[in-house]
Amino acid sequence: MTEYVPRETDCLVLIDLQYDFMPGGTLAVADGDAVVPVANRLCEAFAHVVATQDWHPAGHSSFASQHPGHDAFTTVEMPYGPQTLWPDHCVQGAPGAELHRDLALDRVELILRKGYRRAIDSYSAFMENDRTTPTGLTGYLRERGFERLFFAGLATDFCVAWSVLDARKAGFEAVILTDACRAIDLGGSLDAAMTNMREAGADITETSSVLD
Ligand code: VGL
Ligand code: ZN
Repeated sequence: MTEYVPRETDCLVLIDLQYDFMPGGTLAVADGDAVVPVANRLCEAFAHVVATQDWHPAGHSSFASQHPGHDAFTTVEMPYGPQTLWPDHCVQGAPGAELHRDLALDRVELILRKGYRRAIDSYSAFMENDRTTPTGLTGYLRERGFERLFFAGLATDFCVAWSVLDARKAGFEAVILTDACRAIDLGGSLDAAMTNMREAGADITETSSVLD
């Protein structure tokens, strides 16, 4: 297993550690809260940390509630392509959109909100689901001189994987710490995400490659 010694040009990217993705949330990821203490340990190991926050307006187009006759966890065709429908989640200002209170936010240098356009979902921290609208994170991380990005959070097979793939496209080294992530795993999405990340040149490893 590759051992990483954190550098000044590394950044830890924490994805969507919000109540709606935790057990009891509207889009609960099994065991999602187990990631929070791991993320906190990672925050201490890295000099720089950023976090994302899924942040949808009420009535967001990714919500199954906006598509009569269509159930959550099915796919519809949007102007930009296929889109999975989700239960209402991470509505701007709602308690479910808050980052977990136990997350050590003190060292987080940027909280990037995404998914705020009603008509476009955004799994990736870098690029919305139309695959053309940037969030601005690439420019931010490049301007700060980061070279390697380490990913943790929720969910492995959606927002983490899409972020890892876009990080590679933007030319960053990308490391996913799988024990600091949990998956939704919808119709083989976890296997597909792992294959895609591997083929994109991401390093798929565990926190033990960074932490003692
Ligand atoms: C996510 C589905 C919808 C995620 C966000 O954080 O992985 N998944 N919105
Ligand atoms: Zn969402």
